Formats: sequence, structure tokens, C-alpha cells
Amino acid sequence: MSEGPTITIIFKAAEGMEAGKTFVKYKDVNIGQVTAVKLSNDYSKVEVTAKIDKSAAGLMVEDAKFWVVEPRVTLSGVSGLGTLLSGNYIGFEVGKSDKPQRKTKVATSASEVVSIRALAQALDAATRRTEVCITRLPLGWDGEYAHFRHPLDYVGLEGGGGVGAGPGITVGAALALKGSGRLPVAIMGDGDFLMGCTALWTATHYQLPCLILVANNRSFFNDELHQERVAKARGRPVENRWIGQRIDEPDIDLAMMARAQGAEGIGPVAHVDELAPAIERGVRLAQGGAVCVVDVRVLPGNDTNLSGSQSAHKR
Ligand SMILES: Cc1ncc(C[n+]2csc(CCOP(=O)(O)OP(=O)(O)O)c2C)c(N)n1
Ligand SMILES: [Mg+2]
Repeated sequence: MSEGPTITIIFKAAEGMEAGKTFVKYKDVNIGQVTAVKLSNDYSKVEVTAKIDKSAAGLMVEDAKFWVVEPRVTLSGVSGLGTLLSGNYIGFEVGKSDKPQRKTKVATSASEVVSIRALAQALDAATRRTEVCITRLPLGWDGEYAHFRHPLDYVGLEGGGGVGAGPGITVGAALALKGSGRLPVAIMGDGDFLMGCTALWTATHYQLPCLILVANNRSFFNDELHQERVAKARGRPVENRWIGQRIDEPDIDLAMMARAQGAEGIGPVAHVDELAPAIERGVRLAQGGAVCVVDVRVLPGNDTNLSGSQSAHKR
């Protein structure tokens, strides 16, 4: 790794980070490595020093975020398997500032990062007193995020793994549930949404209330990982894995695609503080009869449980 800037990140605890072993990752790519882990002078915090690769030096702006990504072992199986095998790593997200990164930076708590996990928690909080029917779950979903007790709590997997089926399944479920008092709620990937979102027009035309939360990582991300595996097996450049998969520059305004079809569109939601109000508003609008889409910009690679469908089978 060619050397760029060195940065010290202040964490509450070392959380499994080790010198020479722990990487800093952006979009699942190693952009730096931890070189030292030590207690702060007053012993209250942990100072983690990381050398950042020269190629990533331009990303080190003042409001960039660093946080710990750790493995989670749940009753439904092991999630974040890649994390478990490679140990914890430091997640990174670039900021908007023009100012360069300070030499010392306070780490962001993992709960402040907009992830599928944060989305799941906000949905749970917003629907505690509401009967919902989950019509779609994204690939990065961990079975621990929601418990299904009633047959109508979740429609289940469609069986074919068809990206683009999410919107149509949701509208079909909304037709079946209309007037039942149970709110159809989908959480789906941006790829899934984009491949089938013209189904929204059917929902607005026939007045079928439903709520769609898009876990928008601006990528057919699952396929990026697949491209990476194939590139490794065939000796091709791993850096090219994004080609044909990434859906950014420009980001697509998914809320506007909803509004174009007569639905309500909320977002993009890019900050964790905006998440709960956006989802609460979406729930209220859908309960009031609207078709509503919330575009939640989640980070690619963060919180991804690639074995989502398999762990669902195990249960
Ligand atoms: C119709 C169809 N095309 C392609 C695929 C291959 N495929 C599986 S997952 C995936 C990416 C899905 O993207 P998204 O819905 O945004 O979820 P993410 O992986 O980003 O969380 C693709 C292209 C598929 N399963 N079905
Ligand atoms: Mg995606």
C-alpha cells in the first residue's frame, strides 16, 4: 500500500482493532491500515493511528466519518460473515467539506451511520402500534431485524431471486390488503426498485396504499461482490467490479420517480437524524391512503448480510 496521510482516530474502546491487522475500508476497498492502538493520555479513550493509502488521500476531508464495523452472531445464523473471518474493520464515508481532514478525528458511533440496520430500527420504532405486512426485504437484511409472529407479518421470499419483483409484489400485496387495516411495507434495494418501479402507477391509479423504503446504496451491490469473486478466480482486475453495477454520478432521485407517478416521494435521506422523521412521515402518509416512497441513502458494503435468504431457510 503506497503511503499517504496518517490520521489518529479517537474511539471509546479498541473493539478488536489491532496494529498491522485492521483495515480502513471505503466501498469495501482497503484504503488504509491501522498502525498503532494505544490508550489516550487520560486513559479514557483509545487512539487508533491509521496510515491512509496515497490514492485515497483526496477523500480525507474534515467531515469524513470513521466507525467500527464488527461481526454480529445472531440466532438466525452468522451475519457479516466476511467481517467475522477478517476481524473488525474501520468503515469510512467521505464528507462534503473542502477542508482537509484534521490529524486527529473523533470516530462516529456505528449507530449514527445510515445503514439497513438503522433503517430497520427506525421502521420498528415508527410502526410499534401499527400492524404491518412486510412485502419485500433487501439482500442486506439480517433476520434479527424483525420478528414475524402472524402469517400476514411477512409475505416471504418470492422464490426466484428476481431483482425488480419488489415493487410489483408490494402493489399486489397492497391490493390484497386494501381495507384490512394492515399496512403493506416494503424495504428494497435501489436496483430492485429501479427495475420495477413503474408498478407504482398501478398503485396510485387504483389507490392502493403502501409504503416503500428504498435501501439505496446506489449500486447493484450484490453483483459487485459477485464480479469481485469472478475477477479473482479469473485473474482480472478487482477494481473493475463496479462497472455495470454502480448507479451513481449522478445519483437517481428516487423520490422524484415516485412523484412522477402520483405517489408521495420523501428523501433522499442521507443523515441518520433525518431517518426517523422521514419514516414516521411515510407511515402517516401511507396510513392516510397514499402510496409513499422513502429514498434512504445507505452505505454500500455496510451491514450487508449476504446469506440473508439462507439464514431465512435455517430459521
Ligand atoms: C432480474 C435479475 N437480474 C439480475 C439479477 C442478479 N442480481 C442479484 S442481486 C443483484 C443486485 C441487486 O441490487 P439491489 O436491489 O440494489 O440490492 P443490493 O445488492 O444493492 O443491496 C443483481 C443484479 C437477478 N437476481 N435478477
Ligand atoms: Mg443497491
